Amino acid sequence: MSGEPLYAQDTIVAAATAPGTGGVAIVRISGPAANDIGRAMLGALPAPRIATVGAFVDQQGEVLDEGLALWFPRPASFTGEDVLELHGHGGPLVVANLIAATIELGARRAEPGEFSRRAFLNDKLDLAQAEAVADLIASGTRQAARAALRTLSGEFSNAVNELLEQLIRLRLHVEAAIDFPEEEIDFLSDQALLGQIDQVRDAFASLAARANAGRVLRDGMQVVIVGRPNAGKSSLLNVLSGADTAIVTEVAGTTRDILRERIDIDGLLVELVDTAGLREDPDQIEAEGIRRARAALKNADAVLWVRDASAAGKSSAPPEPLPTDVPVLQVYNKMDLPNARRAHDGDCAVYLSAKTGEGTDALRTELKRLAGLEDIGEGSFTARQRHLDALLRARQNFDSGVGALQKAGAGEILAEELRLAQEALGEITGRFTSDDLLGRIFSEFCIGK
Ligand SMILES: Nc1nc2c(ncn2[C@@H]2O[C@H](COP(=O)(O)OP(=O)(O)OP(=O)(O)O)[C@@H](O)[C@H]2O)c(=O)[nH]1
Ligand SMILES: [Mg+2]
Repeated sequence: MSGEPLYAQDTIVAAATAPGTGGVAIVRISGPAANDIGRAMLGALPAPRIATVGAFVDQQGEVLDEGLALWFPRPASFTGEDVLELHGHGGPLVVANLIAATIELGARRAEPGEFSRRAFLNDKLDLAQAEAVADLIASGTRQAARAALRTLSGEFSNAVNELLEQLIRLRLHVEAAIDFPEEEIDFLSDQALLGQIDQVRDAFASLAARANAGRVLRDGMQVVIVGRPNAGKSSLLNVLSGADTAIVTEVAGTTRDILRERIDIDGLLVELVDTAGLREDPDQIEAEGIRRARAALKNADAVLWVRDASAAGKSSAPPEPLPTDVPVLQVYNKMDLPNARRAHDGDCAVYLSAKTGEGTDALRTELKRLAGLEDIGEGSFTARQRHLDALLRARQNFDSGVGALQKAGAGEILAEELRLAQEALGEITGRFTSDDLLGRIFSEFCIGK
């Protein structure tokens, strides 16, 4: 094996800045030919990492642009390869010309995410960090951006690696015991082992909670508002979003279509979904609205079940079977009315008035709590559904291994399940990752990233 990664035989080029016009556009070239391309287009390579002004010329000697050139010799570059950056004037034609000139000199157009993929393959970033580059760029709130930056700096990966180390220590302990069968093994009386198992279980729980909060920070939370007609669902959407998005009238059955509004609760991105009131005898249009409401419920991360606190003889049953796998928050509305009453069983309910806005702060706090983000800020990082899935698989392996130990004292099964758990966890940072998975992850990136 040579030290050269097999992957990087060719040299890639793309605009690193967004398409369109701007003050400056950056064309980035990465790979073994970057050196020759730099010499050809600039006359000579700039000193490493020093912005150097000059003319950019093509092979025919025509000046395409003038600007700054930056030279990052490997391995001290984003991709770990030789990287040349040309900072030219931000016009689409200028960029196209510069890219065409580099292609004449042996580069090829980069595929989506290919720069990040090379950075990953050259150990500049692990997979979770590479994904955080894309998440940082796409982040919709300041908190999400901060959290993505923390993932990028390796906080999430460190937490995953710590858990991996614990799993490996546990596995070594078990395997050492299996390998010396002359000593009677009684795993269940091995206090050190049981202590380690408890530690790993706790570490799984805490990492899962943080990763889940990180997923919500990244993707936001879909909160679907349901309830009977006239309960005040649309009024609630309006008061929370601070906009007059939804039509509000005293006619039951006003809302017929799904309405969506994005709000930012202290950095938690929430997509509120207002739906048609659920009732038994709808007209045709309303019936379609109710069908859409049910569909929206399927994608909900949380449900607000809005009820009219002033309605006499209200039934305590939901108008519709509500999802059982996501939190459902009961919201008693119209508390400003004199005949409004608190529920007997409504301990975990929120009381408010969509009309006056009173009580809506408590609802915002409750939404943050549901997202696991009451105190977002310090220590939060972004995570993706992919990471949660891998974490869940690892946890299931761990649990079934521990189960086998408890039921049958089966150390071999525990050792094998721990190995599988380790593999699943390793997918998060890319320690164990198939080419196929890599292809899928990086193809979602933009070109030039
Ligand atoms: N007093 C009072 N009236 C409210 C409050 N919230 C809503 N209303 C009134 O209740 C009526 C229905 O409000 P909407 O927001 O349209 O109710 P909805 O649940 O969206 O109704 P549909 O779309 O028909 O299902 C309107 O006349 C509102 O002005 C509240 O907190 N207090
Ligand atoms: Mg409505």
